[in-house]
Amino acid sequence: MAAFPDIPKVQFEGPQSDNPLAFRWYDPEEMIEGKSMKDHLRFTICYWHTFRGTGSDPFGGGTMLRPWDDGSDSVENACNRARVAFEFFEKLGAPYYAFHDRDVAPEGDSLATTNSNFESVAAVLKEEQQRTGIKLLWGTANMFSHPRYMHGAATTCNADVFAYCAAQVKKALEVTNDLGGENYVFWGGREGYQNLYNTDMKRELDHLAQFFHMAVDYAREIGFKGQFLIEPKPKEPTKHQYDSDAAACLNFLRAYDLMDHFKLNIETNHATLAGHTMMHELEYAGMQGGLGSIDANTGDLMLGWDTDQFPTDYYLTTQIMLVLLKYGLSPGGVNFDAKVRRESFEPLDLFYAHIGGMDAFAKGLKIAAAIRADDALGGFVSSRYASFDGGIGKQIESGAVGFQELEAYMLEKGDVTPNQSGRQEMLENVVNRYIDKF
Ligand code: XLS
Ligand code: NI
Ligand code: NI
Repeated sequence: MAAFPDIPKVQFEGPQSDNPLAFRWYDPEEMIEGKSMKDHLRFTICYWHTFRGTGSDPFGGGTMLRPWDDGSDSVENACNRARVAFEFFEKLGAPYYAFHDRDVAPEGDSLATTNSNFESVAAVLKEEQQRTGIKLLWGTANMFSHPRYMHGAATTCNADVFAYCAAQVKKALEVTNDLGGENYVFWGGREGYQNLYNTDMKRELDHLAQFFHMAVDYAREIGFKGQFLIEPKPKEPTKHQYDSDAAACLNFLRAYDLMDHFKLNIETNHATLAGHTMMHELEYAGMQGGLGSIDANTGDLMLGWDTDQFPTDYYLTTQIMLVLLKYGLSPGGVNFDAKVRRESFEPLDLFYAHIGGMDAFAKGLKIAAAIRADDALGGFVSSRYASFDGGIGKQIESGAVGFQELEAYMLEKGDVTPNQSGRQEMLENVVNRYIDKF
């Protein structure tokens, strides 16, 4: 039985369309910079918000109407939900999906039962992948919801919990591998601490690194070729999250000799909670070869938590696409780690939300490509640093001079060549001009 009988497959109708169930900008086959929109964006639907989100908040229970879901924790319900999820992905034309182990299958009363539940649902996911051609962008393990993880997972003070989460990731890696997952993500849910009075931070970080090395070793053992990703996030749920932003993650990866095996999965709302823009986090990771994938959403500037709203802002998507076009995204993708508001409780709202997000990214891609085609920002940036292309600047960059030579140079010159304007406002107007074009 179809779960969305009244909703046709969402089609591209162009910017003039006023059909709320059509794409106005996302035309999967449109070629941009020699590649189709579909291949640039690699849109991914996340299972947790879209199929497990209830709409609950700290002040009240769930609101979502999900007629296909019987609300039980049975494996049968989970398998049925998986089929509905693929119907949704297909109607939306999304080429990828992503999940946590516990989103797709229920925990049982022992690890063995939990594993077999997961295998049963994974068999349905595999069947549905084969039927539809929709692929798994990434798998991950939920190591934060269950009370056993109250002190963290790989950074716990309880060695048994460390063992448990190792077993959990082992299984999640096997399933991800079996489903052809192109990446494997670690978001360090409770990997952090509240208070140093009870925490051995050095020991916890050493354990986390050991854990990641074990994952790399096991991936090699089972022939998993996907990319490992760490997802930076500050503040939630612990006060001091170890993976608080791109800089903290990259420093950790370098300190523990993991740079060859990991990249980052950057999320907008996490970037802003860390006091950065998304563009900053992407560029910071990208310039160090560490940009792997993105979780596409947006926060609310008035609120200080991870509200995971759908991204609809063209400035945001233009900025993101400017960086993604520069560094590339594959084998990562644009994963909508976003949830409908609890007041948007009907299944139809899931379609509107994703259509809006996909269109915003498609338009951002077009704007960013047009900016790049005219070198409308890049040209300014390179000319801004032109003093390093020759003369003393070139000698600085090549390492030919040190403090002695630079002092001699300046003593002879007397003072610096006058500075030139940074033209920030003019460049903001340029971006507006390109947004106006579409
Ligand atoms: C939570 C994270 C989470 C990860 C996957 O804030 O965004 O959803 O993407 O564990
Ligand atoms: Ni995320
Ligand atoms: Ni998040």
